[in-house]
Amino acid sequence: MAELIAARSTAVLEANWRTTHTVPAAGLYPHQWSWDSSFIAVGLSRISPRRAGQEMDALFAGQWDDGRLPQIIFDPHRDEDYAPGASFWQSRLIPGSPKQVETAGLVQPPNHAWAVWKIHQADPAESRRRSFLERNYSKLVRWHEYLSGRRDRGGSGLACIVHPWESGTDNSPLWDTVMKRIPADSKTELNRPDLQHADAGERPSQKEYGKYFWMAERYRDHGCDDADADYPFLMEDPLFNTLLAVSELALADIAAELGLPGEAHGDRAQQITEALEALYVPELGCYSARDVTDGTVVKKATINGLIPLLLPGQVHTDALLETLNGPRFMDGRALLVPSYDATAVDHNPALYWRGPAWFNMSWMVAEALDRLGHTDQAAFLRGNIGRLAAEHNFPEYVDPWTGAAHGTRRFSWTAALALETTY
Ligand code: 9WN
Repeated sequence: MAELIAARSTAVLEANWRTTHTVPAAGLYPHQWSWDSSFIAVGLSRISPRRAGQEMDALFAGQWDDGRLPQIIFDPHRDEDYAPGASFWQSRLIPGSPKQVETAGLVQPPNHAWAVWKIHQADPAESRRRSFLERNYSKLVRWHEYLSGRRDRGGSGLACIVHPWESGTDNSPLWDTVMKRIPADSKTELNRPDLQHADAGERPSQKEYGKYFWMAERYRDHGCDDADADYPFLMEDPLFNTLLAVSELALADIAAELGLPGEAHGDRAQQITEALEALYVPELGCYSARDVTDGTVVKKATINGLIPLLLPGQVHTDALLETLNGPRFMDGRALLVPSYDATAVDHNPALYWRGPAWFNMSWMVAEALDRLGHTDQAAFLRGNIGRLAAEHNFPEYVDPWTGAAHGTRRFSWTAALALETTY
């Protein structure tokens, strides 16, 4: 079974490779996406550390002067095939943007230092031969400085996201309340090439897209400078900030390997972990998101709120595990972790980030369970990741209860993480 999964995963990754990087999916997502590339590179590192390094290099080529790693690096030949694309962002006109490539102005969750450290660990000799860590350390430091500096819009020590796309969990119920106050009348005409590749019932709605475009326009027209005082979407997300803390810990490991002082990274991870406490909701037994514009914490249980299980020294481990295994999530019958509370009336196991199980999330939960010594449950999730991925042609997401496939197929991070589970 493991050989079959590895062979099929490798074929998907090979087919989705485009000279310098891997596209998330050939039709639906024809450019390079930021956090996808980290997951993809972790999988690639098992079969080709060199290619994993190229994947990260291509991503860092899109870094802005302020340190941000953009959500998307556009393939100039595919502008018609995804919206909003390079012609919407016109990034070269924005001060501080890279001039060799065109990118989005937004970002995605910071799993990059974590990935870089994992890629190094997969083959330290190869990594040293190519100075992989030396090459990337200062870029990662600048990326984190951007998030901890300009993005700490609430002054709480947590980084804010400024758009649902930045969460990686685009139409998560966590954003519903704030989305109500976002206008839907963007100046740009709504263009939905995504609907040529995916069922409309499995994608965000037209109304949500109007709001997504409105926010992207406003952020772009303010020069992507994070200084727009009345900007309406400023959210502290537990998933995003957990990955920042986990990546700070990876930077501490990278610094140690390079013989550099790394205590500041450990301190920073600790500060983020402590600041996250303000996002813990005892009655749900998990973390949630905070709206920085009015200080309210959203009362919804989503997969984002379980990812802090990855934090060492997590004080709510028992409660988080109880929530994971209780009726809101696994309920003794799920094959992979649902993205949204199964007891919620609007849980929909086929709709994007509003119920289905995503492979990257279950993979991160399995990582946390392994670290906590719950190796049987980790093995259960890892086994289902490999099996469901290979059985259903590497779907973007699945029904957590039946395993039925949804979204696009031959999705790269599904393939990469299925490959990773075979090692
Ligand atoms: C917007 C590429 C990306 C993932 C996100 C996922 C989806 C894009 C979209 O696809 O978002 O970035 O068009 O819906 O939600 O996590 O990075 O795979």
